Amino acid sequence: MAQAQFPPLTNDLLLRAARGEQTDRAPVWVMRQAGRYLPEFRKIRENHEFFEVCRTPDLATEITMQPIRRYAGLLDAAIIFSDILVVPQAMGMEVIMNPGPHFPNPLNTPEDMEKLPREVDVEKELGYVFEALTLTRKTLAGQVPLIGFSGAPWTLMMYMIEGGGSQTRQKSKTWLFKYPEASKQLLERITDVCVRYLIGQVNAGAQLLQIFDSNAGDLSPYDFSKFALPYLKRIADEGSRGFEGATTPCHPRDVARLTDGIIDGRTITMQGNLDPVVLYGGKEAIEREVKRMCKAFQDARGGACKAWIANLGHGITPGVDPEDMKFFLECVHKYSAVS
Ligand code: 1CP
Repeated sequence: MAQAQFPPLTNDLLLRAARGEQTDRAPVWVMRQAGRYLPEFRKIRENHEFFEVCRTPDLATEITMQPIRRYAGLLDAAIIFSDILVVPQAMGMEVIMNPGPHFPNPLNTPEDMEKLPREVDVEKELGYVFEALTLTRKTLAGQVPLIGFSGAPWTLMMYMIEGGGSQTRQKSKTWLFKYPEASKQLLERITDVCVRYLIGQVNAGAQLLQIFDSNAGDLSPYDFSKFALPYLKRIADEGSRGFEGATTPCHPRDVARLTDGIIDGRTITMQGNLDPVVLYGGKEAIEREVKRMCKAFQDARGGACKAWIANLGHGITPGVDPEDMKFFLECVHKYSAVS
């Protein structure tokens, strides 16, 4: 689908910062910005199951637009309403949201991989995400860029084996040590789908691709280099090849000790990283902490606002007062601006 069919972008701060350029202030968006802290989101969810919303382009677009409307002029990106677990679904696994994710038939041993279809028709299985992206991009009418996303292979593998969220990751980490070859095969198969899924998202209208590797921090540096990084690199190379303008930021959670392998000597754009809990601390704390964060990033860039996208360190949580989210965004506008 030709990108030219979409209205021109009037706010490109996010794309410029992602490319490492200098900006007048930091672009800001928030993971889970369309989520349970918004009463308008909860109202739609009263009548529609989670994955029903994801699979219905009109509903996914409406929810994606909710924070853009509420925080008009304050948010610098929309992120398509979906979930990382649509990829395991596309690979043939059942996933229900109740209220967290649950896989009734997780992968217990490598033999279980045989039950998954060898070929995944990404267009057929995930076409609803592509439709939602196209509709959202049109609805946005160029106000802000649209972010598409995927989970990273290791994070998705963890869910497929554990069968849901897990504190210990014992089953999935056991696979890495007990079945290293089968683990790599599984990671390759997930990567194949992610690459085609991300290319499809760009074709459908996504202007930036975000990779969530929420479980990266569970791996030792050595295991990260073996079971996570090669697949992230494949995604970054193949997922954005031939698509000028689509960059792929990665959100590898809790990996302060692992960043060497990711940064690899390059100056890269940073994204984040206010502790989401600051939003519960009241206006005084929000202002103080945002000011501190802005100063730290500017100091790191020699006093400029450059190659930095302001965000929370993780998703916004359901108990946040939407007015405090608004104040957070206003503070980023105010304190990240370089005069
Ligand atoms: O009932 C609801 O509405 C459930 C809450 C919820 C929401 C709003 C879930 C369940 N997923 C989402 C949407 C979602 N998930 C987005 C929306 C776009 C946005 O506004 O940002 C995104 C980007 C995700 C990505 C996602 N899903 C990640 C990666 C980021 C992260 O949180 O680390 C992960 C790990 C998931 C799985 C998932 N989906 C939902 C929950 C509660 C979880 C995590 C559960 C767990 O592991 O314990």
